[in-house]
Amino acid sequence: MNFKYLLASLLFTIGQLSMAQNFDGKVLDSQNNSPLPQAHVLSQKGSATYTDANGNFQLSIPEKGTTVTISYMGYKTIQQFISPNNTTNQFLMEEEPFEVHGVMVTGNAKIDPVFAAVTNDYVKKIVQPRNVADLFNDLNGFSLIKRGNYAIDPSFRATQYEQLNVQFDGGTKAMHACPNRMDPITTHVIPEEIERIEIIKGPYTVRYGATFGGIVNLVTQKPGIDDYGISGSVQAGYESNGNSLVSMARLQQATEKYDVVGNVGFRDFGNYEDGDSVEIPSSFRSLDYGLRVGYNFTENQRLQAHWRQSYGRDVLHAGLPMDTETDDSSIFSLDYNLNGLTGVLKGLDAKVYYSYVDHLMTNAQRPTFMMVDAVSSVDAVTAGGKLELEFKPSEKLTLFTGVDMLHIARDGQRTRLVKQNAMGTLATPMEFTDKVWQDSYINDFGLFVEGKYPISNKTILTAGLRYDGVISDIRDPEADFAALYTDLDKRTEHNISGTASIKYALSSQFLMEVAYGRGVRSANMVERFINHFSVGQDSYEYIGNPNLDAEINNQFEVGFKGKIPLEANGFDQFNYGSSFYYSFYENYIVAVIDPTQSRKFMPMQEPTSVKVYRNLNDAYKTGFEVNAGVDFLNNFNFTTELSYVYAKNKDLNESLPLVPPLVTRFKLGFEKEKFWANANYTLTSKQDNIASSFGETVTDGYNVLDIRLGVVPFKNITIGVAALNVFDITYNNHLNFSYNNQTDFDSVPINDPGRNLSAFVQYKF
Ligand SMILES: [Cu+2]
Repeated sequence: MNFKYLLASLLFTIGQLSMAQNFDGKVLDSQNNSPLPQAHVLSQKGSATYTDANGNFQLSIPEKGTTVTISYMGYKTIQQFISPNNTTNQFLMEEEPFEVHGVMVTGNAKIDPVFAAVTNDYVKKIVQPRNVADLFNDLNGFSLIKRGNYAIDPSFRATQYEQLNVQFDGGTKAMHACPNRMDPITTHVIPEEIERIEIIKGPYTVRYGATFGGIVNLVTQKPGIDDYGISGSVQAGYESNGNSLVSMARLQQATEKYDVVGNVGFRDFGNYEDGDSVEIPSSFRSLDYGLRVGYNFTENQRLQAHWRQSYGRDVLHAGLPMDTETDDSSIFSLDYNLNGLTGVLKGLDAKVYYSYVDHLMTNAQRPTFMMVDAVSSVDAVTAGGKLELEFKPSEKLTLFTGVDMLHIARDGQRTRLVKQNAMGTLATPMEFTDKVWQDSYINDFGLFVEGKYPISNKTILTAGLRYDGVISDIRDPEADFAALYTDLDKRTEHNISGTASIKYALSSQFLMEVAYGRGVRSANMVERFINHFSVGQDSYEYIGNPNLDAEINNQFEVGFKGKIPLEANGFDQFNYGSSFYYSFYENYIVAVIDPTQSRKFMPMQEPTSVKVYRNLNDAYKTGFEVNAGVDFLNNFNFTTELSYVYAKNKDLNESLPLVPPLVTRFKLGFEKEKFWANANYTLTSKQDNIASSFGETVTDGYNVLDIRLGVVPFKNITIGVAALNVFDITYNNHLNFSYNNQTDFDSVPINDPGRNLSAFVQYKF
């Protein structure tokens, strides 16, 4: 009797268990039907599991059925409705496409570079007028170097300018013409066009040009299958702080065979006010337009042409000695892509591009105008190209090899009408011309090979080697520059860089990466050839040094990221990630005071000494980024992010310049299809690890709250409102330049904007 009772209760328990898990499934690779172990299976109700070694999983689902989401690294995530009485329970997962044009990070772990990161879908969740720099503002590890509200450069882990390899659509470049960087690449791209930003956090790939500290790839929108037909959008936005307006229109036609996209944007920004209602000279106007035509010969073969022009007008630069009158840029690029070949050669990627920037700046609205009327007209040509082949010489090994080229040429002069000198006002003003770039160029010819090899089915080894032959010349030197450097001649440098990394994917929920990269950066044109111009954050005259050695970054990094499904009390998932790096530099390029040289222009003005670019040998940088967050109640998420950099220049016994302080971010978000909202609270710590010789001072910490809301009230209409710096805090970021040559401001750092309310409307059709 007892035994019967036991058996009955045992059967009952088993029955309960099998009722608890009433769905058996199997996850397979769609290509070869091999099982996918450790795939993540999440049902809409929140219960979750992983597949076992044979790709099998069991799940408890409601009798009426539910939708499951199955994800596996390197494969397209699938969503499917299931119910307990399904007859076929196989889930076939498709591998993500290997190559997406103009994109570095495909979502395929086997192919993606190590330490790569991709930002959100900017286009979809747009709620406020922006400039390109704003796109970087909330990215962990990024800071902005501001000279006003227009000329803004991104900085990542205290590397900036040419130390960062900034490009768009996988290689197109447009270098600034202005020695003061009034016109960085971020001013030549329409922000509303940027769909996402891809980041590679160090010199961990050799395929995208010579890379010193990291790669930033701005990817513009591409039509997909959903966009076939005629479509477009009209957008308008307003910002209260500065009475700023933006407007933009986009029209596209796409079919399977071809696609054409045209867009035009206009922005009119006023001077913004800081938290104390002090108006900062920062207004600008700009007009951009572009046209892109793509033609698909076959499913695996595409040709694309992209042309754009951008016009900046009347740009006030609070932190620079002059203002932009006009800044015109044109960029043309042609891309060809062939993939899906069946032999050893799998695919081919080719790109050529040309850009021209024409820049005119004056000091007409500055105090120095009383003494000297200065007008600088400068231009820059950037041209380049790339040919890359993808080979698969064996089942496991994938090789990317190719050549690339980058040509940068700049010229232009400054005309000075001297109206007053140390003696007093001149009866007849005297005119002088100064050669700004001395008709210089730098050509970089690169040769690279990068291989990816899976050591096991969870571990991928990547190794790359790159050679750059860098040829530079100064064709029209000023007499004093030629006298200082009697050996001026065409110069050739040979740079070798490389990387080796291991990516270990324990499961689709945990990824660990270890990497070493040696990045080499030949001196840029300012560092080589500038001749007595104030191009720094301080007011020193700078002199270039044509004999500089290339600077070298040896970077080591270890990091991991993962997610843990949670099944309790409304918590859905825990996400975390962390990255630690250490860099030691060789031949670090920095400008130091040279007592043997003296000021050339306005020689009585302080500082009377001059800085000359030099190589220093003893410098390093270390730091980390950490993030952790939870998704909860289906639509909410809360994330904390932390980034910290410490840098030391042992030769000068101080920090390296432009090192951001410790930043902590708290982000609370709510996201539904038709309504989303987020609040970002950013705590920026005090920065007292500074580069005094660079003119830096200690910067106080500050906390800023931003709130953004977006709603889709009717089909095709999106409305966004935002309140930035809600508490109207007066602050300046440590990387902001100081006021320069301004009537109403001393030489102290520029304050950031006070409270700013904005509205944005988008109509799609
Ligand atoms: Cu300029």
